[in-house]
Amino acid sequence: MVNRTVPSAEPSPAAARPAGGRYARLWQSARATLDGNWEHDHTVPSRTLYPHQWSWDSAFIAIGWAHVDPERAWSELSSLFDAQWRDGRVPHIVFNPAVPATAYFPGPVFWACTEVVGAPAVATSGLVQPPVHALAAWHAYQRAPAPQARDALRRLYPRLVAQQRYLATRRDVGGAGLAAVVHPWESGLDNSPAWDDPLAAVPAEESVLRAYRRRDIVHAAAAHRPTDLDYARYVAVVTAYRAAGYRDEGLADRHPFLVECPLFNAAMGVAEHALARIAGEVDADPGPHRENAARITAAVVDRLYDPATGTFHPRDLRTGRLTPARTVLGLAPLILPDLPARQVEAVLAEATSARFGLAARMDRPLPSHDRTATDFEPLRYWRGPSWMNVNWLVRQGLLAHGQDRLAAGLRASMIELVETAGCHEYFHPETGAGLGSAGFGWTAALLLDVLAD
Ligand code: 9WN
Repeated sequence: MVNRTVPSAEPSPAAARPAGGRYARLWQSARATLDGNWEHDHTVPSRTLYPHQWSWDSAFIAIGWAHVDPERAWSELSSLFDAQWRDGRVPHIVFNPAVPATAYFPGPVFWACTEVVGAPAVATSGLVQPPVHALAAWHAYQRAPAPQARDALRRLYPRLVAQQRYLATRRDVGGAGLAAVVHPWESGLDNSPAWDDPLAAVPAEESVLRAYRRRDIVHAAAAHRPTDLDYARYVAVVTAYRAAGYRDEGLADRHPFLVECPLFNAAMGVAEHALARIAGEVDADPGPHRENAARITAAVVDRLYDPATGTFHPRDLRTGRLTPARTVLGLAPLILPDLPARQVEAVLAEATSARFGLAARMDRPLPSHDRTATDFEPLRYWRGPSWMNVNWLVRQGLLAHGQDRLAAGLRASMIELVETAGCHEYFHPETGAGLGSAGFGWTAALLLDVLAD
């Protein structure tokens, strides 16, 4: 098995960039997108839809900055971790006080986090997102390993460790060594069919939305976004968590949405591998990180792999059952470099099936949901469209397991998609048309990364 998810090879200098050649214009336009979204110490995902800082966006975006302006990569990560809560959680949104409170729903007033003990002075949300930050920090360092980068890594390391500790302890609601997400927004794949069953059990009425104004459908087509009923449930789940002061004690007895997600937990496992590498650079002990990684990988296999479907599924802690949809979340554990051969083979079979269409030559990148499912929706957000970040993660997994031909096919399809449609937020999985916001941060950043690879 070849492990390149968290590479140990000599880093390539940041100067080695495709400044000329076939992709020069594409490279420049991705860079211009990042420049356009840069906001004093971080990058907004989108100037229209998402005018604040988002957690896992910043991680992916830092990887892109490392290729063109490494200082910004470290600023991106350190500004996010400046908003880390005392308990170690890294908030999924950090609000920019200079942006009007009504520019995004739900805004800082709705979250009311500055009133919570242990929250930072700056307004944030109370949720988290997949912990891809240690992986991103390691990738950024590999791309541009200057002494200043090592200093930034040294400062970040204890914060990354605290982030992992929060997830591994306070969020281990199921008691099996995995973290539970308490809201679909925490998964990053907000309206994935994976959440349909657990979300349907959350009591909510569309009418609650009359009290609020959705801003997303001012900037994007309503048919491409989650529905009003989805939003009513999102609001209900936040309201429950907020009412408990965003505390995690006793979640199992009171919280309406508790799920162990394969992507989230695979990210938590690969973060430990990345932390082991980072520890080696900052004079810390990599041993405990390796042990944590092995434990998390074993728990992901034990709790979330279904031999009957041959793929991974989220586990709903309210019912104890795996959720039935076969979504791209099920492929994410491939990023774990020590995933056992049996599960690697199963995930590859799932990924190369008609459901996802992975191949050494493929027209389009992976969709977010099973193309053959009756509820596959090619236009609606995480219910079918292709997204660059998830494709980037799966590609890392393919490289980690020596699947170079499949990784090359995926890479070519990702580049062609953005070359044709531009740096959109997501893409029609069949026509390749750009959907959601134009000028989207992680699309630009991860394009730079795959171009440079
Ligand atoms: C809610 C910023 C974020 C991404 C998420 C994506 C979307 C927010 C929204 O945008 O979520 O967090 O308002 O829809 O689903 O993955 O981080 O790009």
